[in-house]
Amino acid sequence: MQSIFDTIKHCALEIDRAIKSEDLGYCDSANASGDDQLKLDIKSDAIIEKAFSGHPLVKSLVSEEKEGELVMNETGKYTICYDPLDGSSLVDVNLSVGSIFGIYDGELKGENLVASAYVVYGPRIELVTVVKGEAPKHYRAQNDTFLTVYETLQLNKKGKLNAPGGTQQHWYDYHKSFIDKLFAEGYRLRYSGGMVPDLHQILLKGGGIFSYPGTSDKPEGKLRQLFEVLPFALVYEAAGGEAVDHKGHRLLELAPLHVHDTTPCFFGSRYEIAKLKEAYGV
Ligand code: P6P
Repeated sequence: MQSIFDTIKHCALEIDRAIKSEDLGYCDSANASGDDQLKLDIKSDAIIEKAFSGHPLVKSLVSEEKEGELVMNETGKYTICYDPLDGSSLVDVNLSVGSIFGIYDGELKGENLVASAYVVYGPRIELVTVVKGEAPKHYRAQNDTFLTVYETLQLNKKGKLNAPGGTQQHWYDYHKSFIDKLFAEGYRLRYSGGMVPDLHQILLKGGGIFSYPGTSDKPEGKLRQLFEVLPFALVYEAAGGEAVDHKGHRLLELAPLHVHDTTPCFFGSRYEIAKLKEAYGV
């Protein structure tokens, strides 16, 4: 898996250079989920596709920016599902964004996710990698070299941060009550609109909860299973936290019918996830 993580490090440095130098404008196209595409989305996607083409272990790629699966090497073992530049619309207001990678062995479903990684493009480039069954590892780039920050990352049983996603006017009453109760307990609001820095912050600051629920206008939520939700679920569970859907099921038990399927998702410390299950009656 290290050669795949090393390729991700190469992509991260190239994408960071693109963020800092390329045109921030929109293309006249939309991705498979109907999101407007920035030139940076297309550029980041091309960087990753080029970097993995010819990699002996990689059979195919699935990108948030493209409809289907790109098969590159029939003898390869893994399929990499990725969001090349998540939250890219935040670049033009100078907020942190990220890339997310899920490495699957076989059918594209949670139980076949064997590793994941994400990159945060902020004041510094940071990388977190995890192999199934191992603790997540945290790196920070200095002069194009990724140095280990923490050998392992661990969430406290209870945290202090609350990152409530989704359009509040479309929240279900029981979800609003759950969020309000956390704030009444003194949780601090930490939500930027970028899932990568928002989840990274909770992981590094000891815990709390990130939620992107189903809503009356989007009952299946917004975040995509294969290349946004499941990779973070592997990281959070490996860090001693939990990652569940609105039924209280582990996100890593999901098996999407389509590569762009979404799901309501909740990532956090054990205390907050227990409170969520209570609020949802699951
Ligand atoms: P909202 C960014 O577009 C994204 O996919 C995630 O990074 C983020 O958590 C979410 O959407 C934000 O969505 O509805 O709160 O703007």
